[in-house]
Amino acid sequence: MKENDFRKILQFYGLHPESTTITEFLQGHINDSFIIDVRDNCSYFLQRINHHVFRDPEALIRNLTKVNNAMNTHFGRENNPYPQILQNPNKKYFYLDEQGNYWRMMEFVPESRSYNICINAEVAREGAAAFGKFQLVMNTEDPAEYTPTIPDFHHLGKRISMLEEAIKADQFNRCGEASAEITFALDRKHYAPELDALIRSGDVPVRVTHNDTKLNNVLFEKQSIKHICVVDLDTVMPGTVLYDYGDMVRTFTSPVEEDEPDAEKVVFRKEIFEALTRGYLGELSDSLSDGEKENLLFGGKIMLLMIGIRFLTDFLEGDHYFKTSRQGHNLDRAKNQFTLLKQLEEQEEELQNIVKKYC
Ligand code: GN1
Ligand code: MG
Repeated sequence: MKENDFRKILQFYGLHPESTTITEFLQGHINDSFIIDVRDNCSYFLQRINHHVFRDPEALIRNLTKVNNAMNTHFGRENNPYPQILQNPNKKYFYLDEQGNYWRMMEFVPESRSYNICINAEVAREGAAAFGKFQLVMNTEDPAEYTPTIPDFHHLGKRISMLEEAIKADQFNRCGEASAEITFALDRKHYAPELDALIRSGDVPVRVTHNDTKLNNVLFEKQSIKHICVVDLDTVMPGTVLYDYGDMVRTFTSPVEEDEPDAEKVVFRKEIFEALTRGYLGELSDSLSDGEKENLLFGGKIMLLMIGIRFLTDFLEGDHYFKTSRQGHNLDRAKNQFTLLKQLEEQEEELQNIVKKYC
């Protein structure tokens, strides 16, 4: 990124490049993010939307403004903890650069922090409560009014087909190295029609959901473990609570980073699972259907399998989707997902009883 390009973006938003400092924010596998500090004043969060992943950035921005509006209505504009997406002086929500990249600027949430690893049960409960509260507000939104920013994002059947195509092509000659993971994934193909049936029957309704409920997408207060809000709203679109609960199970329960190179360090922490279940259902259980409550744990299995498959497919296809920084990075990520899934499956009955306790 050239300095000159940043100048143009800052000027577009009516900021003076001379009085700002730009720091790259190195989290997230998809977009590029930067913190813009304005001297003696506030800060902003600038992101380049990855338009190879989000093919319709304008629809994405429309969804975001809808979430902003729903939060403003819910909390009142003054008390809304969610950062607003900024308009430039000409009321434009994004800057389109000469290379066709879309940039958007958000308010920066001061005095906040996030966790890549869940450090204790209290963080798990509080983080899950943040997503539960988010869902309560989204339950008042009409899914038909939100554009899927990535079509079939959580369509497990299609994710499996994409894996099968990558195996068939084996373009980078990597199938051998990943043979154990490939077998593990394909042994669980039957989860896909089971999920389809639940959605088709209406037992699990389509709602506006977050779809990327990683623990590090919750902002917590710096000085306490209270949550402020959830962020990374690019995948807010029609979905099910199974995905959101499931992605929390996926990202909260392991004691190590998602890309830990030593899969033996990946252990499913039951006390964290219980705490996140308590936090989420504490906010939401009254508004969920019986079908949703009964299948939350299935959501955990689906998301571990699905994201594992996505990492594995990307590995086989030469690492073009998720950002990587070492050889075998995506394969390590896939291994970790499958390790957790195996442990979840081994104690399914006990975990199901824990979910029931909080329904
Ligand atoms: C991506 O952008 P980030 O890191 O929050 C991905 C999620 C995956 C996650 C795995 C748009 O999220 O679906 O679960 O990586 N987002 C997109 O860590 O593909
Ligand atoms: Mg993120």
